[in-house]
Amino acid sequence: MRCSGVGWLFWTVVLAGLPAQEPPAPATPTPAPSTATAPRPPASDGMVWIPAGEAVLGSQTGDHDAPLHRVRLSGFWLDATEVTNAQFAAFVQATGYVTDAERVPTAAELPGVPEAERRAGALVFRAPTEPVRAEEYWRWWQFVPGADWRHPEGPGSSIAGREQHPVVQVSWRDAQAFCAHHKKRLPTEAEWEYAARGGLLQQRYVWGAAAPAAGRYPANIFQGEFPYQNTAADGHLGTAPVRAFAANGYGLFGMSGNVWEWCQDFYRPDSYGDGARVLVDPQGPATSHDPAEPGVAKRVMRGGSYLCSDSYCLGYLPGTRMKSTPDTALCHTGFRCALTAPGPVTASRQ
Ligand SMILES: [Ca+2]
Repeated sequence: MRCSGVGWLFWTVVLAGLPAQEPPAPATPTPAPSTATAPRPPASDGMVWIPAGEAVLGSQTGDHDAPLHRVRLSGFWLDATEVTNAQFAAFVQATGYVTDAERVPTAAELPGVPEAERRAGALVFRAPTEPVRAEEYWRWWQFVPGADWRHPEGPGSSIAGREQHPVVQVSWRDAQAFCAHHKKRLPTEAEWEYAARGGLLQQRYVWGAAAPAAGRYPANIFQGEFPYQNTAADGHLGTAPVRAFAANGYGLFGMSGNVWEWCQDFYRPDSYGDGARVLVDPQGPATSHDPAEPGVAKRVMRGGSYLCSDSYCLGYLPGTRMKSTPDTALCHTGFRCALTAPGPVTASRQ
């Protein structure tokens, strides 16, 4: 279903209501192995090797759909950054690809909607000018005809000067097409969270336990009174360049805040089971189910965005989940690619 609906927004609001609880006592951090000297296969330029391992993943804040659970993963490669506007432009230049937001939805995609009301476009955050109630998400999210990856805020906006910012207004299907063109794939949800934690297991943040504070902002999130007053104290009102903040323990940038990132998996609230067994290289459920919109298949998004803050949305915490339909494009959502390939050659193997 194209994004004329606002069901996904409901879950934005649900996320907003998550209490900011203290996490359990952190486990002893596992140091991330050095990747500084790791040779990279030709197909993985700009990627970081994530070593095989076992870890406890899930929400430290008690999210009902993300209980703590143990996973065991094989090693894989992951893009060091979110895919940039420059990279996506090169992909479009090479392939002529047209994104979902640039297409007029078909009658089948928007059943019951008159042709005159079916428009190409995407969802854009527009800050209200005065305080609004947190549940009134329609006051700051608008479907804007003409909004797409080249015009993230709609007609009149552009990505000029934002070449190194993450591409946004790309759907899950667009992300799939980009990764496939590069002979890569989207990361699974388990891979994404394991990589985001950078070896610091069961920590509240991807950088450890210290909360963001005035003068110390480890990620691009929202400061001020959401949604009407963004002080941009971290230096960024909207998206930031993909390497604007320090990398995590694996050398990955932007795994918290900036933009949500599409994952491969279907969304279900019970994806992780009861947490009693170790999930080995989990690929996610075979089907999707969102109790808020039964029958509407959704894919997982991770990592939060520049619109997250402890006062509204905890999506920038590594164990927190989001989801949307695979053809939805949003001004705060992008992606990065993963690759299954042999790992770096170590000295002992040479
Ligand atoms: Ca910011």
